[in-house]
Amino acid sequence: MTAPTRTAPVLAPRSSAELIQAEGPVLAHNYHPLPVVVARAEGVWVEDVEGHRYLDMLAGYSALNFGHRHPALIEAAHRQLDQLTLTSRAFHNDRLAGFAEGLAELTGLDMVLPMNTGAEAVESGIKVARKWAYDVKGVPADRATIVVAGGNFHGRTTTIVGFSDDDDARVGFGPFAPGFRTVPYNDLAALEAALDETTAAVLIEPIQGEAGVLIPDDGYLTGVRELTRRNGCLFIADEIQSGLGRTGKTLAVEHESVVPDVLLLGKALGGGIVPVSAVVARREVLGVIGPGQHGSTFGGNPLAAAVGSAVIELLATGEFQRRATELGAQLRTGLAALTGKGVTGFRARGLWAGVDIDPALGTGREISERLMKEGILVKDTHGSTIRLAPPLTITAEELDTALNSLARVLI
Ligand code: IF1
Repeated sequence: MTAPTRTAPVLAPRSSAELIQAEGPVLAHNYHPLPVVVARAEGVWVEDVEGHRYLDMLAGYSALNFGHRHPALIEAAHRQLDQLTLTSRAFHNDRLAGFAEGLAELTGLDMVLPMNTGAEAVESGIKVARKWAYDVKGVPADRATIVVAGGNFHGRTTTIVGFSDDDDARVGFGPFAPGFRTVPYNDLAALEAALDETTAAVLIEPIQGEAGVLIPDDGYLTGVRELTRRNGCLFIADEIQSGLGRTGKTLAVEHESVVPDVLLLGKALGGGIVPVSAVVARREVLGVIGPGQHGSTFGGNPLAAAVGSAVIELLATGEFQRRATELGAQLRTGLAALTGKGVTGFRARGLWAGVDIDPALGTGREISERLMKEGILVKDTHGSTIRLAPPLTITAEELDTALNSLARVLI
């Protein structure tokens, strides 16, 4: 095949508009981004090609909990880049033990299976739960079932979208893997009815992110913990978005002092620098995986482990969890003041909120576009709900700026 001819030799740096235009024919249209082209960022501030500054209230869907380019994380990455970046797991590397020890210590669980993206952690968690069901629980081969919640979002692979009830995520990608049962979120009776001797695990988000930051009733997570213990199946908590300080705790399950059997982490674990995810679990669970039974080219690579260890050090101070709690109170107060003035309702925990906007004022997308003109970047979820999830390094003044801008676009 002859090399494709380049149509326009790139001479001068292209403007935002030119770059957006250039993406059209060559970049798959799996997103509908806001018309802003980010070129630089630091902390909570991003800057577009033309130098306009925006307050980032999305933080990479909670992958930037420590802000853009946190100095300690960039330093750890630079140091590792100058030493070793990848070995594959065919050999050991000198960063991985420390990362696994640090993550076990941070989460209070025993064992770590390092992966890269959130979806890979979810897929790995599903495989481990099934193998545990066959080897430990004694479920007959290929009969394991996993219970998931309606409104879930766990990633974009075909197994995962197969148990999604969001048509945009699911339709057109079948056929799908069997072995999943869906129950309404926040409904313990329905969950209990779905458990039987084939159940390997219950997989839920402690707070449902994409569904609009849905926070279950107090006691729900405790109930899931009790029902899974009584059934003899695993409680898998997907903390890929809710974890690592976002809700004011290291893990969202801590709000009910619940310890899951399996924890899925991602996003902020890589500090917004490299993809880092992990399955963290009790030894009895992850111990079912032997050599050659699971793997990943990049899982546990020294660069990821070095950045992940620096993230764990930041979280070990408790500073980010404290800030999310304190500034989260300011966020709630600000949203309460807007309720009835364009905000019809909101759900918030720590520095994470799903804000329902009066549809008469516009869709979530339209509100996001108006906020962008105010210098604030957010992302709508469904309908007229927008999600607020700034870096946990945001200051009280910056948070006020964002809330004042929201007030202005709601008039
Ligand atoms: C997109 C939002 C969506 C997640 C939870 C696993 C994953 C995610 C709880 C998979 C990823 C991302 C994916 C991204 C938008 C964003 C997202 F909720 F965060 F806003 F889509 F629902 N578990 N969430 O939230 O992790 O493989 O992406 O690393 O797909 O558009 P991933």
